[in-house]
Amino acid sequence: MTNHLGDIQNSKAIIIFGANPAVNHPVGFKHILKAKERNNALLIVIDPRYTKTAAKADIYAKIRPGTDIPFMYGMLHLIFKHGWHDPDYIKNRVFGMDHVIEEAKKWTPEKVEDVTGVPASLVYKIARAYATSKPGTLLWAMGLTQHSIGSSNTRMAPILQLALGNMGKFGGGCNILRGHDNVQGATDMCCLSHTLPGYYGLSEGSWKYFAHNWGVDFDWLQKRFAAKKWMHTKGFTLAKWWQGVLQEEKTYSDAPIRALWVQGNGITSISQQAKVQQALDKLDLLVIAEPFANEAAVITNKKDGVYILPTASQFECEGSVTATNRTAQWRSKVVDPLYESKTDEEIMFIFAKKFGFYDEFVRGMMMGVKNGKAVKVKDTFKWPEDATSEIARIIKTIGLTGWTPERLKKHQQNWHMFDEVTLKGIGPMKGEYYGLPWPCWTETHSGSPVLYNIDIPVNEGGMGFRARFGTEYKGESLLAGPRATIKGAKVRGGYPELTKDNIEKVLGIKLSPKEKEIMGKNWKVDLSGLIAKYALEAGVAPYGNAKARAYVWTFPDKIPLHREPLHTPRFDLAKKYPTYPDKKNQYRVDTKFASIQKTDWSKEFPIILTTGRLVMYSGAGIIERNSKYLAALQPEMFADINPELAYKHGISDGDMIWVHAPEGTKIKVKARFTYSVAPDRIFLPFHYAGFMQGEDLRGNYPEGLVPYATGEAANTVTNYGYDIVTQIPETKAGLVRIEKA
Ligand SMILES: Nc1nc2c(c(=O)[nH]1)N[C@H]1C(S)=C(S)[C@@H](COP(=O)(O)OP(=O)(O)OC[C@H]3O[C@@H](n4cnc5c(=O)[nH]c(N)nc54)[C@H](O)[C@@H]3O)O[C@H]1N2
Ligand SMILES: Nc1nc2c(c(=O)[nH]1)N[C@H]1C(S)=C(S)[C@@H](COP(=O)(O)OP(=O)(O)OC[C@H]3O[C@@H](n4cnc5c(=O)[nH]c(N)nc54)[C@H](O)[C@@H]3O)O[C@H]1N2
Ligand SMILES: [Mo]
Repeated sequence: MTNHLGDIQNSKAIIIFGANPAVNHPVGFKHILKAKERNNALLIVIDPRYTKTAAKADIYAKIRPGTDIPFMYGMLHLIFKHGWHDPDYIKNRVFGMDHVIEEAKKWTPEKVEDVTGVPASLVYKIARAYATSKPGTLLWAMGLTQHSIGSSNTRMAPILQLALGNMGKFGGGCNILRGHDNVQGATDMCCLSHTLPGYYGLSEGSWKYFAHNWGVDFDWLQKRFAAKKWMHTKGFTLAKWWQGVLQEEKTYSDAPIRALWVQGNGITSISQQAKVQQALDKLDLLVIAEPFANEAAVITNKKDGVYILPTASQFECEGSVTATNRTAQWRSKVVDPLYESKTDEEIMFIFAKKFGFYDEFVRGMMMGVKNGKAVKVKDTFKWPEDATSEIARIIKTIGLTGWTPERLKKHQQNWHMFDEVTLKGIGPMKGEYYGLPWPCWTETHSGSPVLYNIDIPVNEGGMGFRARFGTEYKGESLLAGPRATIKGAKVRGGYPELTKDNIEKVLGIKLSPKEKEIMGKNWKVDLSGLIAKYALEAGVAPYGNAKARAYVWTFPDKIPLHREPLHTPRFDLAKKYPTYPDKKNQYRVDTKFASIQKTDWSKEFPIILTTGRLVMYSGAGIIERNSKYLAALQPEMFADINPELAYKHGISDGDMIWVHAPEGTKIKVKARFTYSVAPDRIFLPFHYAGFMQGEDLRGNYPEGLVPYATGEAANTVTNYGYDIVTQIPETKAGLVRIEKA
């Protein structure tokens, strides 16, 4: 999120692409309703289904899944044609918008109607209403990301906001509604296979910075890997780890995966469940650290080598978490771990002891900084405070320096001392924003509630766009223009990210020899804190002030381009807007694109499949399906189906139906009549498990642990398809065939 939920109350227009906050973020949704009530904000919803969120919208467009890029280009077509864009903003703060303008010229409202299914007149109505009501905020969630072009979608939406000058504004920005509790923290702390914590890459330099901070030798770290190259190679993803086990397609590892450790994932939430099941069966060892009877243990036919370690829940542990808007929260323990369960960290500590690297594992928590170097400062550590301090000490990239446990606890104790809309503190919290939204550059910095806002001083959370990609590209400057000067900054317009070599020149200061000696090479690794200190004194952010890139030369598509889903209902359009060529060695596996799309699947599988969430269940659903009262709200797995489509197949409301997928898999579910889906598509919730392709697996649960609600997993029929950059599964735009069971 560039802004935050409370800030949405400052918006005059709210456009939502592929999110259903009335159901999935009901508390956050209140800010949207308040914006409507108090600010007369316009609410526009673009969704293939008429959702509970859509029911609150002023304007709603029923889009065909996977066609948001043409829709947004259609908006841009009209925005540029009618001069609704912000030329001054684009000139000073955006790189490469001319390429976008060229592409947008092609997307007339009529063409957009053909591809997206949204009438041309409605495209015009939405473009005009949104572009002329400022500031406007753009929200998205999984409806944009779970596509083979998901990463392009997530670039297209900010481009729309940049064209309108809505980025870095109160009431504007891109407010991406995050998923799980602390998923932002999990991402920042690198529950990812391709970075180190804080998005430091996998280069030797990054590893050395961490080795230094953890108080371990770089060589020792390197020896943890079977070969040096693996240290610098992206790992498997959650989406496709099973391919590393099955090795049916080309896999880039020295040996097959033989053991799987699951700690906080439901497994039935992963696409290609039939493959997942085969992979689980083939493992030597499956360890699940879980508060519940995780259904990975239920769907597998494996008879031995499966262990479930009882794990404490979030109510039985303490520490900091990160909310959807980059704010930190300190959480207190409610009760001690119940029965024989252990907290997640304790399980990891025991694991580290067994494997003989406990000392190295925890040493980072006993380190501090002296003269710009990390050194061991004590012999014991206190969990979780010292873990939080370790994070604050190391992570400069996203500005976590200010997140000391003392400050976070003070925020927890003073919840009532902050304003809901501005996040500004009062009384003892004056000068700070609630939760110190990152970047929080120093131990006294306020935090930054609205990213890229040059209208407020850096000391109050202001900043430009990060200068991450050099200072010029093919002779054109990448730095912000003169009219994009940060309020109160001593440096006019753009400037590069600060390094030891350039800081004196950029800021016009003189460093003492001692300062030069202890200063780190650049702002990302400067443990002395001097770069941040001098930057803030000069009123600039350490990370530079650049143009946002609409044109990205390192991406498969330099500007976002429409590409039809792998399984498209419009095979005619796949010729015009083809997917990518198959990709070799993406996160250690080959990923298919063109070789799937070359077949016209729509002949045999004519119905669009989209999947998503229900309000009473979360994720793979095991937690709530174990609650009698929540399970009673929706005890059975179902498919939302339009009566017109059902009629064609002789299906009545409440009939059991088979849903067949192109991979040859099938599930048996109940038909639920609704007009919320058009007759060309069905919707499946993905929260169920316990049945597999018609087979009842309830006998596989440990005794007494069959959930109150069980059913087929939607992911048994979600189609093959992955994003070209992130490998997120295409669970929102597949094809199926249905028949009465
Ligand atoms: N009750 C409940 N709340 C949750 C969760 C839960 O499981 N249950 N999960 C949490 C998590 S992990 C997450 S990530 C968030 C997700 O929150 P959301 O993203 O809101 O969740 P979804 O229901 O998966 O999808 C959102 C909407 O995208 C629409 N959509 C599908 N395809 C497209 C498309 O191509 N274009 C457009 N414009 N829209 C499309 C769907 O119809 C759906 O209404 O929710 C969080 N909150
Ligand atoms: N078809 C389809 N599939 C999807 C999606 C979709 O929209 N459609 N959405 C995707 C998205 S966005 C997400 S985030 C995933 C969500 O899917 P999962 O990541 O599977 O989400 P949860 O069901 O919340 O799984 C969390 C697991 O962690 C356990 N757990 C809870 N608390 C703790 C704890 O403190 N410690 C430990 N060790 N374990 C704990 C829970 O019991 C549960 O088994 O699903 C994805 N899959
Ligand atoms: Mo999620």
